[in-house]
Amino acid sequence: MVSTAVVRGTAVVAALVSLLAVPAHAAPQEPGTIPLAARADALPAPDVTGLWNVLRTASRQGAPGAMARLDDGDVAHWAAVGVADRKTKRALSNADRFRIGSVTKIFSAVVLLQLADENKLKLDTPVNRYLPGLLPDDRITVRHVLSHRSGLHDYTNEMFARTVPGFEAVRKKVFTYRQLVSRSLSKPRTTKPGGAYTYSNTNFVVAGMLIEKLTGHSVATEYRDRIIEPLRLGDTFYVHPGTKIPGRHARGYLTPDTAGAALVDATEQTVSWAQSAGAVISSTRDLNTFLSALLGGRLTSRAQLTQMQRWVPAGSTQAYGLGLRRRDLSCGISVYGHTGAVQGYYSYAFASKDGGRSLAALANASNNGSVHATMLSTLESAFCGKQTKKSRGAAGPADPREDAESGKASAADLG
Ligand code: REY
Repeated sequence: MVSTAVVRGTAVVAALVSLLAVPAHAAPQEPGTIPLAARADALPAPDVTGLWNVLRTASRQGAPGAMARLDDGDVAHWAAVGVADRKTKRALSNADRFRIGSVTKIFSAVVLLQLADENKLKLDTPVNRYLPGLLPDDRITVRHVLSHRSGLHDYTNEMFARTVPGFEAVRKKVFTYRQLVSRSLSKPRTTKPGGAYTYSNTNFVVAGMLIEKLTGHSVATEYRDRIIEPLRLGDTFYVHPGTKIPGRHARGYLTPDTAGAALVDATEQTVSWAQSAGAVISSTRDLNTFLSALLGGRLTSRAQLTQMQRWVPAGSTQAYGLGLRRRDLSCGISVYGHTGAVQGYYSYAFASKDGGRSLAALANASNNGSVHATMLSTLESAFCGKQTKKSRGAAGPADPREDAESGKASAADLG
């Protein structure tokens, strides 16, 4: 049986539909700041029951567990269904840590934009100026890389063409960044420098190399010193090449390509195939803190945040900035963040324009297109509330990497 828990404040509530909200912060507003609750009021009221129903649907579609946390001004709501661990049957909880996949790309972009603030990096300078000879075209700039317009092929396409064998082949592997880049360069480039948006993990491997080159430190050190510690993200880690998730966490379950085959426990892996493109570990609370700090202008200068939100088209309901995605919801409201897919984990982290409302969600399943499409509709419940236009469906395409516009999701995934 799927266990269900709706949690509010510090008390676990057994009732299934009793969704109440509590103040998330007891501290008074500082003089001169806009009350958080008043900012969030500009959005439709969230549909918290709808949000919880979305999680139940994901669980019916095969996710062992699903959870979400919504921070709305000074009020927090959270809910979880199903299990964190299929063996022990422990219920999933928003206290569980998980792999956030490509939400990591926002972390990498923030570090680089801070370096731009410090005049150590220029967005329109060629990557090869900082990393001589790395890329085959001197015209590819830092901005092209961070907006997926470099044309660098995504090496994960071949790596995970066969889902379970592909994963098992890299589960314990430790790659250098250069090895990953050379896999990409063994294939033709997809666009000219500055051409159309084409999502590729290779871009954020290059981002990691830039961070290390410009700071002289590992990305682990830079994430920690610039983001994790200043924001006190106590559930956020970069353990590469370690394979374990520290402390209490959700186990991740990968769905094989063969229908009916048993789920694969993918929890332990190096994620070396992704590193600065996808290897951070976090929690729903930390992701909301991170996104609301970023959109609230507390991580970069306003000028760099504006650069981050210079949008290029990325499908009919989406656009991409610098490591940041904009999703246009059915009610006309846009949200800003990223999705992530690493084996066993689908994650979602988005916030409103000013960061006043944020939503982080997880299903501890992957390679399951219906679960992904369902989980995307947590955004509709959270930001459109009851104004969601059901006829339009979930917000946009159902490819976990958000590039389904180019037809990469398999028919089975979209089933
Ligand atoms: C990797 C494959 C997806 C995931 C990827 N993730 O590029 C980056 C991201 C970090 O955007 C795997 N799917 C799954 C397959 C499909 O293997 N054949 O769903 O776990 O988050």
